[in-house]
Amino acid sequence: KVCKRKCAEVQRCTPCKQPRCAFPVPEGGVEDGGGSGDASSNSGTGHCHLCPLDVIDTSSINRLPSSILLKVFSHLSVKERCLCASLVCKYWRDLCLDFQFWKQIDLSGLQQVNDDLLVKIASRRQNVTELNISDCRGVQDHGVCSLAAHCPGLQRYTAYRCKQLSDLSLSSLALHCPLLAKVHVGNQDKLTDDALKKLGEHSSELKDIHLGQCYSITDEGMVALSKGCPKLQRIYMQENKLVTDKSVRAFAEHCPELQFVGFMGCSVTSLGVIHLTGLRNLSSLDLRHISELNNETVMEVVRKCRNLSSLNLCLNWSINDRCVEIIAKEGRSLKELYLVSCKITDHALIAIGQYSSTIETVDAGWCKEITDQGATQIARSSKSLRYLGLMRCDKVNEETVERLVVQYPHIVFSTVMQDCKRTLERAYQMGWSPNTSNAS
Ligand SMILES: *[C@@H]1O[C@H](CO)[C@@H](O)[C@H](O)[C@H]1NC(C)=O
Ligand SMILES: *[C@@H]1O[C@H](CO)[C@@H](O)[C@H](O)[C@H]1NC(C)=O
Ligand SMILES: *[C@@H]1O[C@H](CO)[C@@H](O)[C@H](O)[C@H]1NC(C)=O
Ligand SMILES: *[C@@H]1O[C@H](CO)[C@@H](O)[C@H](O)[C@H]1NC(C)=O
Ligand SMILES: *[C@@H]1O[C@H](CO)[C@@H](O)[C@H](O)[C@H]1NC(C)=O
Ligand SMILES: *[C@@H]1O[C@H](CO)[C@@H](O)[C@H](O)[C@H]1NC(C)=O
Ligand SMILES: CC(=O)N[C@H]1CO[C@H](CO)[C@@H](O)[C@@H]1O
Repeated sequence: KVCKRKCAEVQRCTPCKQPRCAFPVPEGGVEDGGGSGDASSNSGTGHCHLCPLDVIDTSSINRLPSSILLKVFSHLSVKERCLCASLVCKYWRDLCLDFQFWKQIDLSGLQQVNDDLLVKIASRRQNVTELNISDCRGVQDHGVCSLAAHCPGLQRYTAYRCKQLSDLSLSSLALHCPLLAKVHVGNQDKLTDDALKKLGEHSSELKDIHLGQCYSITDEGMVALSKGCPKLQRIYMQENKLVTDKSVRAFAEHCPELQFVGFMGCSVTSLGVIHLTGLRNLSSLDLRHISELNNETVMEVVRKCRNLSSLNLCLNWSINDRCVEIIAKEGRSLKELYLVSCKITDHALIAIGQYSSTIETVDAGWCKEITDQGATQIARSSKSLRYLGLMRCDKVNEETVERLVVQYPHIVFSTVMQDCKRTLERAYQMGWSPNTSNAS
């Protein structure tokens, strides 16, 4: 409704004297935590440093239909809209208040966002569907709870590294937002099983969950979550040491739609992983650095999960050449295979080139036994390969890689040298030129 005003009625706009934000920002304005000092508002002068207000003549631009101005504003960040565009004239301020801009709110990294702001957003807009408060250290449970209570349509909640938030926030979201589909709360160590149980009780629409580095979480909360959220498609855990095979089994049994699964660094073993063979739609599996994984289990998962397209086995020494050979033969949908720091030699690469017609990405970085022969053969024999990671494969000569780059231009070869070169090339393309006058 704020956009009803016809452009024709807008004559001459006088810039606001005070820097006001469409949404009342806390004293001092919204400031980037990253420290780019020029972006903060300067309330003393009534000027915003983001744009020179004096030089904007809005009388002609305001003849554009409001829909077009809204489209233009949609390319601005929250900060640019709040601290810049909305200060230009009342008409622009109204446009900046338009509902569409406050449906999906990304406040991540804005240090001065606090509970007051969330409470104000909550009291004015009841249809927030997406909220990102990652790294907002000024937000407490109170603010999140208040927003949750007023925004029953919230679907996506992202709050990485908000260590100050507790179970209260997540429980409140579970209770008030029945449409909740995505919850990414990595690195919140105050979270416990209580919050997961609430999600299990109320959030049956949950599809995507990220709970990495929430160290207090245990199997008890995970099992409750899996039972109540049968529509889960993605689950990502990381370094949750109290999460064991019991959780993996529960998810495999209760969430048949799972497609993306990661338990990196959790206390998970082959005894849990084997249950994932029941997931027909599994497409991406991250088994990096789990506590114990044997080759038979990995091969069984590859055999049974016909839709598996990405498999990450980095950092495990039980993954050897024979295991990779079977993966290459059996993984009918496999496109990405990550083998960094596995116990493989040239034979593994040769087998991939020989038996797989689907694998596009192979990362064999830090596999110290790999030589020129493996790299050359996979490049020559594979029709599907597009990326070969050879970072720190010190037995592979850089001259060989140079030759392969020329011979097989459709494949990206990643070594320290090649990556540096690509970075330089990008820099040249973006207009950078080296200062050679003092080259040493
Ligand atoms: C929220 O959205 C619904 C439908 O999408 C709409 O009917 C309702 O008016 C909206 N409420 C507010 C406060 O904008
Ligand atoms: C915040 O989350 C939204 C989606 O929920 C995402 O589109 C956006 O990129 C995120 N911002 C950052 C900085 O991660
Ligand atoms: C697997 O995915 C297909 C297509 O996305 C879907 O129709 C099917 O129901 C899914 N199967 C399970 C067990 O979720
Ligand atoms: C693989 O995924 C497709 C959709 O992406 C689905 O239609 C098919 O049923 C899945 N395959 C199996 C074996 O479930
Ligand atoms: C799997 O690992 C075990 C123990 O390391 C080994 O005895 C066996 O031969 C391996 N199997 C394959 C297929 O590599
Ligand atoms: C190049 O580097 C030299 C020495 O560091 C410096 O004196 C000169 O101003 C630089 N030239 C340019 C164009 O940056
Ligand atoms: C991180 C890591 O190396 N994990 C395991 C890899 O596989 C061997 C053999 O099963 C285990 O002993 C490691 O703990």
